[in-house]
Amino acid sequence: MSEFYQTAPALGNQYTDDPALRDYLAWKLPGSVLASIEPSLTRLGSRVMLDVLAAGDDAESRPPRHVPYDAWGRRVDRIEVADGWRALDRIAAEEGLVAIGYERAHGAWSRVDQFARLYLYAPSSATYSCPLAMTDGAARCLELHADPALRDHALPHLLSRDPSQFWTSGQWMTERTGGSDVSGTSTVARCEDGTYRLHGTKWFTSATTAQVALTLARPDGAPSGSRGLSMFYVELRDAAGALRGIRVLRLKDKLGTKALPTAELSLEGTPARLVGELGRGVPTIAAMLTITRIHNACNAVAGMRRAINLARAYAATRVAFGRPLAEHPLHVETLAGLEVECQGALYLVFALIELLGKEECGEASESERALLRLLTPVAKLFTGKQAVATASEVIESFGGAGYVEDTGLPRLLRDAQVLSIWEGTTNVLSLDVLRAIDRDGVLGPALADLRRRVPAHREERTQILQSLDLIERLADAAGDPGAREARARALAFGLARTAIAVLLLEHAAAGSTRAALVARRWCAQPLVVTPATDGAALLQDR
Ligand code: MFK
Repeated sequence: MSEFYQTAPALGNQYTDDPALRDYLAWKLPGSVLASIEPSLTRLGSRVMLDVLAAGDDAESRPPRHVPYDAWGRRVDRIEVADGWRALDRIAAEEGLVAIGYERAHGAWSRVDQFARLYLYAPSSATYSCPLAMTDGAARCLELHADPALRDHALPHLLSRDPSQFWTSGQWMTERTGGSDVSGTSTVARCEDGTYRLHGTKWFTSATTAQVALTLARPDGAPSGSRGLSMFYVELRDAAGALRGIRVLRLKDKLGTKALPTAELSLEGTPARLVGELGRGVPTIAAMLTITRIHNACNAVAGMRRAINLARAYAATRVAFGRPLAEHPLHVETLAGLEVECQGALYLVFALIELLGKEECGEASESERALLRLLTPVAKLFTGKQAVATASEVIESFGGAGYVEDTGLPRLLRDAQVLSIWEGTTNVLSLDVLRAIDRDGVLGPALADLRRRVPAHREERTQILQSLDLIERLADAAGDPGAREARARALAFGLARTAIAVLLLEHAAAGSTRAALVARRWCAQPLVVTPATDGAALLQDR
């Protein structure tokens, strides 16, 4: 009888064991900023494998439960969550995971500081990263668009480091008619006694335990379509903790993100405050979407990093055919491919975060603002797909163990799958790239910036410049708009791969041997791939 038992993969400090992140931060951050934040990153890198991970595991093992009625038949609509879920909220506040971005202790670099911490926290957090993303998005949206009274009332809570004062925010956009196309939003806002009250149904409301939410509704008399929508701020509960004109219809039974309460809500006279101009709901809430999309991309890379760390730890101890997996050339090659994808994504996402910090501090140039607008949907859509592919490959690298629930590995794939869906699907974001090019005119300044940054004297230079030319041709609005739209994914993916190549080469030129190695491999594949045939013709067979 076999006495063999496989040792589980064990992970160490998630900051000190991440040379790619450390190299990147050492390259970008001024020495004084790095010296100031590194002790916290090292401490957090350890903490996320201790109490954060324990809280996340507890939250996963005891998913939220909707309790519609109390023992005496009163409608209460309580959502019961695990202690771990509450602990994740407390830790997030204590660690300043939203606050740091707004305290701006390191000026424009504060966003890099904040997101480096979120990157460490997210993979242990049972998707508590989602409420934090929306809280950050709401904070930015209110900072930009709320009247002073609302700003002074809400922002101190959203940005608090005191767990007893900290509030999280939801973002309610999706209705039964759609989450991508919100023009059919049927929630109405009626002005009753000087207060707006919302009536309608929200079909996907994540983090329903949040204290506040930003949502879209159509004021009475407003026109149909998205231009009739306005944005509203809602506080979910009264001082006694009762929901204010909100009924929880049910919790969603989702593929993953099981610890995260996502509900269908009926709004039945919910008091709300208008934020921004009437009829400008979509552009107003876009400020929130920009932030949540950047979070999404950061969480995608963080999830890839954690999954690869698990695969590498397993490869070091798992023996097959007489030697550890880590000594099998084909296995090593497979893991190296995952590393290259993950490290490339890290560059794109942190470059975007740097741009966000600059823009918020008024330090971004015209071309940097253009890059921020263009690369936000690009990074979100690209990393969402990468995260799913990486999780799948990592699961496979564990063989049968990867397919078994109690290893915790299948969750990697289930949780990754949402990243390409919420906050805009791959196609909706590809179309947002076209919107950014057509309405905001960002392509010219963005491409000029990228071209200028391609280092001279590198063998990959010609390939990158040719890829940028091809991107320009794909984006060209002359010709058939349908054909251009059909190529929008190719354009977005090409932009992602080419921007990453530029960033890696820049770091290589600054002396990083790691970046040079990754860049060589990154550029060994075409950076822009255009569809070879007309897809519509292909589908005309029935
Ligand atoms: C772990 C991470 C967790 C993350 C949080 C999870 C939260 C989960 C909850 C959800 O998933 S909520 C559902 C998410 N839904 C979306 O993300 C919406 C997806 N759909 C889109 O993004 C559509 O493109 C959009 C609704 C914006 C289309 O709306 P319209 O009104 O048909 O677009 P239109 O007419 O092109 O633009 C209207 C205005 O908005 C224009 O401004 P102007 O009126 O001034 O010209 C646009 O320029 C502006 N706009 C649109 N998208 C923008 C933008 N501005 C800046 N950035 C953008 N991305």
